[in-house]
Amino acid sequence: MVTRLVLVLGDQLSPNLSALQKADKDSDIVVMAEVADEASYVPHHPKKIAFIFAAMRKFADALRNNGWQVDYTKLDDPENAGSVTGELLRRAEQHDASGVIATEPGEWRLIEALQEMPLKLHMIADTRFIASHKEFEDWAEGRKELRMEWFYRDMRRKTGLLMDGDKPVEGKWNFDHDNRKPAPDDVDFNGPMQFTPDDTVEEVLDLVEQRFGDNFGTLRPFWFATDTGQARRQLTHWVKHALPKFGDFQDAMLNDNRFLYHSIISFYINAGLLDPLEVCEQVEQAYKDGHAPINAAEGFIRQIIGWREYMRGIYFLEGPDYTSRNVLKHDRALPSFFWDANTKMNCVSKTVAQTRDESYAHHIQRLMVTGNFALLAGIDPHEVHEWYLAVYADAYEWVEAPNVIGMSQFADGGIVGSKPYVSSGAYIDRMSDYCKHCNYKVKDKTGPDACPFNLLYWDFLIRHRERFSNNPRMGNMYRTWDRMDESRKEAVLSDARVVLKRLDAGESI
Ligand code: FAD
Ligand code: DLZ
Ligand code: SF4
Repeated sequence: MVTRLVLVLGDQLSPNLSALQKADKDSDIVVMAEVADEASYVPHHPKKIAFIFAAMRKFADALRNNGWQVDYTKLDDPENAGSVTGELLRRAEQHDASGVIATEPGEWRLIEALQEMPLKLHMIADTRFIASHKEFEDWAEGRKELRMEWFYRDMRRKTGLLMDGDKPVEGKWNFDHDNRKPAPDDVDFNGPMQFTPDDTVEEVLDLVEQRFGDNFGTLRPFWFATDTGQARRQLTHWVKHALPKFGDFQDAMLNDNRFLYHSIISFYINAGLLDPLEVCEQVEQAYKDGHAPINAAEGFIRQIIGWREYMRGIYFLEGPDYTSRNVLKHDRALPSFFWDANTKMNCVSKTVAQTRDESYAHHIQRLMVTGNFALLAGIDPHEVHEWYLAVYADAYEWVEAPNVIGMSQFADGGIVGSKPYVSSGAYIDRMSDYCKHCNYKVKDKTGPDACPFNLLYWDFLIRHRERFSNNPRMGNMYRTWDRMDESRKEAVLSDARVVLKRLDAGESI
């Protein structure tokens, strides 16, 4: 019998993975490997590495129980070749294998490495997504603008989620208008389910501590789900206790609450422990049962079948050079407070500290706090990209890069967003209570206590006036600037220059 190798990567932990479906349990051998290359191409957060290794080990056991032969290499195995391709070559020689079946990885880097490997490769589509590459390309073909909203409506039609025949339920495609409530005083949800590490997880935690203990990020306490059963329990817990308010407070941030009503399932979906469609069906059912209102169910389903699918479409449409785009020519170094949270800006300090502790921050923290700051301050988008890829446990390039390079840093020149996501401190003040606890004064527009977001906001707009002043969605901002008196304008720009100089000097602000 001819033996083929079946590659299962750390973010492909799904029983219905296309490579497994194509393979033959009786003759083919599954290859899984914890390798130094994958664990260090950026300095991943220790919780992210531990999550992936623990989930990989448990998935390998589940496959074996299901009758598969699995060759699993642990990171500290002396024979470990150190890379995915190295491990495939080693196993191919051991078994005299005829070739490799692989589901397409989520990063160009690894796709190219597999293609260059001197083994026969059968790379097949990753079918765990709703739209195939071809469907996205067809949708994008000939459009002047690739707006998510139009793509999302097609995904609603395709899945039938929240549809009433060919019409959206309750007559509207998008209920975002209802979803911008500022931070509530009280959050009656205690956050994600926390799982006590079992023996497998403990063994991984010791390994990660030893090998990656110096990376940015706190390893313990480790509370993530590491198998599908646990991930489903977290999903059900969230649907029951938090989904009804998810929509209302989706954009809110709180000084003393890290999770609000967010689902905390991106780690699990992206690694393959949860199926995106199954997740949406559970949410749709909660809506049908009268448990969750339409703005919550629609808002959530849009994130998954809309944004998540759209981001993947963009990554594969735009090609391997996407992560080096930099249309605004930003080149400032990433400030050290992205690594040590040591800044007087409370919103940034809190978001970085939470990222360090949990390997998680929710969407608005990523977009309107750290992302907004990096964009306003003109930080090199590639450095920003590498930071996001390293620090979040849900980060793989296919989803991280379009969010960072595109949505957050506008480095792709407006493919993902029609205008840059920039704001002064006023937005953060409206959506959170961070400013109440800050050393800076959000109401101060100039002077030593002025919120740096207020200063850098205008500096950014003026720096890029030529590019943005004709954007119809930004005209208001320029009109406000033009109405300001000259002495105020001068003070704003000169105070902004002081902030930027301090950043350039490596000082904290
Ligand atoms: P919820 O707020 O509960 O949302 C539900 C689900 O919707 C998420 O689990 C996720 O699967 C999906 N989703 C929501 N927004 C997006 C989006 N913009 N793109 C893709 N999926 C989305 N998400 C990642 O999965 N990986 C990343 O590396 C990543 N990097 C980001 C970087 C920046 C700068 C920004 C602005 C956003 C990024 N996101 C990323 C999107 C989003 O912030 C996370 O998906 C979300 O915070 C995960 O937390 P949650 O599961 O509690 O999400
Ligand atoms: C992120 C990650 C890490 C930290 N380690 C491994 C690993 O040791 N072995 C593995 O198969 N996958 C790992 N991954 C996930 C891969 O980096 C991911 O499959 C690619 O980036 C493609 O999305
Ligand atoms: Fe952030 Fe400015 Fe508010 Fe401070 S005042 S928390 S820096 S927005």
